[in-house]
Amino acid sequence: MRRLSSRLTRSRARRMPGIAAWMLAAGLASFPPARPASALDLPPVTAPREMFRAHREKFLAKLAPGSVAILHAAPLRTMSNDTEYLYRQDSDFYYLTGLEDADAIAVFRPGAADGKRYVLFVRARDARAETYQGPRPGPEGAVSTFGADAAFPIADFQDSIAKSGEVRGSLGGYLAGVDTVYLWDGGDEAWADRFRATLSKLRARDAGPAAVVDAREVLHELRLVKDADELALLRRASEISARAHAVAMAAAAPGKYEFEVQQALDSYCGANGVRRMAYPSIAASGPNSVYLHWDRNDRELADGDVLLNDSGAEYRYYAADVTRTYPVNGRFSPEQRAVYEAVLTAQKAAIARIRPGATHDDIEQASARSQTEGLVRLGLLSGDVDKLVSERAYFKFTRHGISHWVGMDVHDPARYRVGSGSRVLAPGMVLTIEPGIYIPSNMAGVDRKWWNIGVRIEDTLAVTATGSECLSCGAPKEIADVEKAVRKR
Ligand SMILES: [Mn+2]
Repeated sequence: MRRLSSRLTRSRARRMPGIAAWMLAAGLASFPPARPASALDLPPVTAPREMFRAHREKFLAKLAPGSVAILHAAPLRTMSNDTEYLYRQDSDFYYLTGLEDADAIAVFRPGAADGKRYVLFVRARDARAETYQGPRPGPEGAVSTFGADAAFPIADFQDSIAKSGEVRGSLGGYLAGVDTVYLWDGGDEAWADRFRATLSKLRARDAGPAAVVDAREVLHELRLVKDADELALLRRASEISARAHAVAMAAAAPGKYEFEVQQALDSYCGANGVRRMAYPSIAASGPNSVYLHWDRNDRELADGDVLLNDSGAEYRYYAADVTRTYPVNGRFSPEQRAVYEAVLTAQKAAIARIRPGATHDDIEQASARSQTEGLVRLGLLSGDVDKLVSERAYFKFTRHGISHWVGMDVHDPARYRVGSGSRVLAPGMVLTIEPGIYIPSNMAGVDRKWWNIGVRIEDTLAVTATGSECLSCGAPKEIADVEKAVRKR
């Protein structure tokens, strides 16, 4: 499907007489292009600048009067020697700014008398550096493109926050007259140390804010409920991931390696605009399927294995989290099928509970009960279901919680408990449902026919006004569909 348009281009060129036919014969096959040959299955989705502005307005509205918020961007991180990792902006910083500048600083001033409520400090233009890295916005672009009320080079930051006044103890700059500073260092601890040292000096002069609070506490609550623009990005991340899982299924076969399946999936994502996966892809076959985070992906697939593939794309800073489990030979064994059915039934039971007003615990409980019933049906647990649930007997086989928030981070950071209660779901929250059953070899008291079966089924879902929207359910999941997708190779 994806290669269709390039085939079209070639066949049109073939019909063209004269010079175009000659150029084609000479190997210049793509001239002249009949039309732009986009080979994407799904057209790109871009976050509008307005989305970031809306996030800033929500954030400013939450800040106390007489406060400022100061957020630092993620620093560059070294992979080895002089090679850096592909730059990833800090999620909280990106949520408010849409800016990928390393080392940038954003200042939010809810009560700014001069109207400059959003001030950016960004990397200055640098002709030499830009010949390597391409153009940077610089302070000018920070205003014209990124919507800052004012912007300056990073080097100006230190002087702009605290200027000594003419009278002893008086203070100018962005910290003047401020009681509270909301702070987040973007993971740059060296910068945080310098900033705190500046604050200490001010406090020694009875100047500057008395309270420093964690800006993330406010931001993570905002990030928990996604707006329509964010949902569009999460939907696209999930749709690409779902299609990639079908591609991976077709790439699995006895004699292939886990990394071949992983690469088939990751490549499909990359070919559809994904810059990086949301986490290292897990392709765990046979005995590896019982390891929750197996990502070495170096084993040869054997006839009779299940393959547990937990892989999700990050699309424009929004993540998907999707797991499928399938037989590498295209046919589940009776035991694999029985475990798979128990996990799928539990997943459906949990998904059915998602609606506004339900709690996060309700969903965990629905899955725990269903998984317990399944384990009793299989003979892996015995006894009264209520008692087994209350004793958490199932946990020997299930080993992890079944739901977490998803957003800019694959494990999005909002709290699951508020006060003494479980979080109540509301429209716009996005979460996974991911029950699993894992039976390692030599598990005490378990017949060997069950050994080396690990099954997890995971989707990313959004809470809607009436229930849920499954963003990733395009990936084959029913037994017949999964087996068919593997045999499609
Ligand atoms: Mn997950």
